[in-house]
Amino acid sequence: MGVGFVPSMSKHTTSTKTIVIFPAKNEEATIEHVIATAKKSNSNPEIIVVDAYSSDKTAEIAHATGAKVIQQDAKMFPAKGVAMKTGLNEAIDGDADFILFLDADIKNLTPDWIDKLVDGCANCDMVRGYYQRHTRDAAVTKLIARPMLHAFFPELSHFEQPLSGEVCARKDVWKALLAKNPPDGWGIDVWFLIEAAMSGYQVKEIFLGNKEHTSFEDYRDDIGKLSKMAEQVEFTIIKEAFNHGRTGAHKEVKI
Ligand SMILES: Nc1nc2c(ncn2[C@@H]2O[C@H](COP(=O)(O)OP(=O)(O)O)[C@@H](O)[C@H]2O)c(=O)[nH]1
Ligand SMILES: [Mg+2]
Repeated sequence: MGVGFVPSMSKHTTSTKTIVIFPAKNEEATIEHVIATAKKSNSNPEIIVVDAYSSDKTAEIAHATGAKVIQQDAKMFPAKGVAMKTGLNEAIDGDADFILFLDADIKNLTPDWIDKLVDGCANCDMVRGYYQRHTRDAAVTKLIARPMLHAFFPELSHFEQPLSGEVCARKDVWKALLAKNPPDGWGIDVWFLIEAAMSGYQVKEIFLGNKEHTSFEDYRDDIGKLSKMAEQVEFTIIKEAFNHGRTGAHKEVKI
């Protein structure tokens, strides 16, 4: 090796296996783009799409774009948690070193998102993406998740996006968290954050730039459509507060 030689890619490229999991429910508009983009990332990942019995062409397009398509374990909705657990079991069986979740509705995904999330795992246990979003986006994050974390798990209140769908960790970390029985619905993202931190794992957030995603178009004019998500996130944090002996924490909060 000559002086000044710089390896062109990270160590993940050669000796490690990365699997990207997309939970997807009726995402035919974006699924081809996100799969093709993920495939261009440095870690040359395998792609799993966990489909929610989509009524559009999501599964068919995903298959044609080179993803392994599996159906989530239960026909229940909302079930992002079910989908993530189904995907994790598949990726663990597939012996991935790094397992990365990405939302399937991202319109401006670029390969460097995957590179940043995977490379970040070299020096911590879980890497979570955060981003800039439209000021009216992320209502559940702003009005439920962050204020409740601040009250019950103040050590996590610096996380910008506790509901981020863009998360990477090593297989052993996911396996340990999966064994703790994650929830089935929208609470799973914040549950993984809380449980990872409470288990003593090093969790960090990295900035991915601007995020544009189609789901915002569904609720931008009526955030009432997010009420089920809000309820599931809220109850998840309450249950976690009980599980971790944080039930007195609210007494410290000035109202
Ligand atoms: N398999 C599966 N995927 C889901 C389900 N609910 C949401 N998703 C997917 O999870 C990701 C995040 O959902 P999204 O509606 O964009 O949530 P938001 O960005 O928080 O508004 C997207 O890829 C959805 O297609 C579900 O019940 N099952
Ligand atoms: Mg979305």
